[in-house]
Amino acid sequence: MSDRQPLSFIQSPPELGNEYREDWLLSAWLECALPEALLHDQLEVFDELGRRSGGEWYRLQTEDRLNEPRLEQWSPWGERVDRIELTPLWVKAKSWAAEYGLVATGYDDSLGEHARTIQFARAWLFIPSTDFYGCPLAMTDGAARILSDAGNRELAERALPHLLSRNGEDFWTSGQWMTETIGGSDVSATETTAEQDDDGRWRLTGRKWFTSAATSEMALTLARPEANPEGSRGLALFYVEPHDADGRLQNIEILRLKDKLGTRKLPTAELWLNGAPATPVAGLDRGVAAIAPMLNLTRTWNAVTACTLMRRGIALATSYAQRRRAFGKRLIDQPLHRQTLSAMNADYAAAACATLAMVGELGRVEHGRAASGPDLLRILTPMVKLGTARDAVACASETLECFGGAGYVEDTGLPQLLRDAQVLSIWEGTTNVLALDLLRALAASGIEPWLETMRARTAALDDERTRELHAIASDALDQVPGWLDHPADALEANARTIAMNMYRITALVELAGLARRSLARDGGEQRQKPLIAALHYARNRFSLGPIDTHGTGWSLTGD
Ligand code: MFK
Repeated sequence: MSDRQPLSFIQSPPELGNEYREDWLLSAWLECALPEALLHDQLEVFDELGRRSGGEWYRLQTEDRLNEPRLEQWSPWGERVDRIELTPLWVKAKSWAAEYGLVATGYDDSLGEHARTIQFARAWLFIPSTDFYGCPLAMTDGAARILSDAGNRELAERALPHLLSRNGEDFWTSGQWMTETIGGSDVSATETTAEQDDDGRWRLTGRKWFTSAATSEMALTLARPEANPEGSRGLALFYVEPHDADGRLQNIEILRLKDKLGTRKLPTAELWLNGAPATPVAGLDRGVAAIAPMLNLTRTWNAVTACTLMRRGIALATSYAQRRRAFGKRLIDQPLHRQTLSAMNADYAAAACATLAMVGELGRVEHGRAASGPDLLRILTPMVKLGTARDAVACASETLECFGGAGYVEDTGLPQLLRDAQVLSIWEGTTNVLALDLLRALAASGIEPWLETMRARTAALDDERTRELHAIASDALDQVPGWLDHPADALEANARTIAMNMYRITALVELAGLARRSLARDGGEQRQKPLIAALHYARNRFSLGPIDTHGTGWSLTGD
């Protein structure tokens, strides 16, 4: 018999509900963005995804917490096999992803310019309960885009039916093998070489240092054909099928799985290509430009993932606040804790609106219905990616704090949120690399496509209740041209501040726009939420960083 006293108190854990119905922001956006009949057609799927995301999938993810992918390099009899065993949830996630058309929906022409909004609304519900399976889907989406547009009929006919399949058995995912030891950000320094063998087959040799989702059935990668010059123009984009028909790796060794801070279910591998057979996708040069559509799409998925992790943290913290009592009251009834949750909600709403606006623009660009051609999207993509990534890390940190000590304890599953979120501001371009990419985009098209769009959307805030939002957004927009009027080195030193400021303005304007559209519709309390979130964001969360025109901060580092 134990002489311990029975415990008088056991805290009930947070619970999730139907993650579609409970996500007031996502449903408000979809109600305003999609034609009524189209939304009606999609509701059953959204509802089912919301139920599974907050129920069965979340439970499986929690049960799977300690599983990680394993690399088996040798058979018991000494044969080099290099097999990766995935976690049980990952095995199932592939079929779910295919069945819900998480890639295919984006290419469903019957949905017109709304295809991307519907695709990413589905992904929104899937991603946070499936252990970063969104990563291979992002790369698959990028590969599908490239192969749809590259004009390489043979490759398109071979791979696209698989990449766009809605059947788990046929569905392929694609890898994106870019990062090398010499260049993660500066990909132009890629060392992998491409040579033609006696049969005219291209073969790749080199080390790929970080290859996410290394179990994919195909990959797009960069290599330098023999005799090509240095730099990114001397690189070419290649298509690789890592396995032969018997499932054996074709002149590829998996050197190890990366021991990462987070995204640990994701089998990120270091590969040695030892004459791996490959096919050029689109000529034998300009590889970085050729792979850029994939980068832009994975950056879109990154932003969507950032929002969904914010939403997941808020859902868990809100549920906990409804159950947890301290100082005689539930946390949810305590003014300071309510304020904290409101700030998280406002940040989420703003990030989500910036992201969904970008997704809507992507759909318009792909269907030839964007007012400024591809220019606005080109500006939005790096900006929204970098801003949402940083907001997601902050929100994950705040989520853990909402749980006190429990948020710091592994078997609650909460620390994983913070570790996972941290990848979002690193992969697919760090904050600084993306800020420089934004400058590259602005240099090509000027600021007008973005500035004019933001001004027009601000001008449309003509409801009495959005007057304050109109004033704050207009004031911010008036400052923008001055930020760009600097010599190149000053501009570069301020690129991050400019990018974050532009992201914050985009988020405010898009959330305010949602508030106006929601108010214009009939309805009750739910319709007020975007306005409340927009006012909270504008008054308490919206701040613009100062542009350092004196160079005072540029020399505080060691040389
Ligand atoms: C769930 C979330 C999903 C996430 C899935 C992630 C899984 C995969 C994990 C990874 O693979 S992480 C590694 C990802 N790596 C990067 O994101 C690379 C980061 N570095 C950059 O983005 C650099 O800016 C870049 C490598 C593109 C710089 O390359 P360069 O060659 O030094 O730059 P340059 O000369 O300015 O650009 C070359 C060409 O590409 C130019 O076109 P032209 O040849 O026609 O002049 C550029 O305009 C074009 N370009 C570059 N970035 C572009 C682009 N075009 C369109 N969009 C862009 N973003």
